[in-house]
Amino acid sequence: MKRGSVVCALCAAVVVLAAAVIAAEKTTAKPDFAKMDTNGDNKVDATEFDAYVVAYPELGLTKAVYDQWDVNKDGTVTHQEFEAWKPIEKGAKPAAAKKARKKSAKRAAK
Ligand SMILES: [Ca+2]
Ligand SMILES: [Ca+2]
Repeated sequence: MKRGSVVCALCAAVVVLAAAVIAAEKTTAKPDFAKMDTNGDNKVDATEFDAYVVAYPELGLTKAVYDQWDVNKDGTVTHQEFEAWKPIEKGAKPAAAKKARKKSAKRAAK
């Protein structure tokens, strides 16, 4: 009986944890490049970024994030720059980020 309730408590803990993870994933909305690039030139400039920040305050985006995206510091964020940033943000290993960068460059070349 006692053992059963321990298992039950463990199950409840797992369920709560799973629910928390799902909730966290739902609330951690990710910036959407297509939504940011309102004029469709495949680049996000500061004006588009600012408008996106205002439209999606829950993302908590700041100018510092924009600066991170803008790898070559030309003042605009290309789709490749944005895609390259994403794996880094997720805590992936540099090799994975490099791979993603290569992949997105390949995609852009098409
Ligand atoms: Ca644009
Ligand atoms: Ca750039």
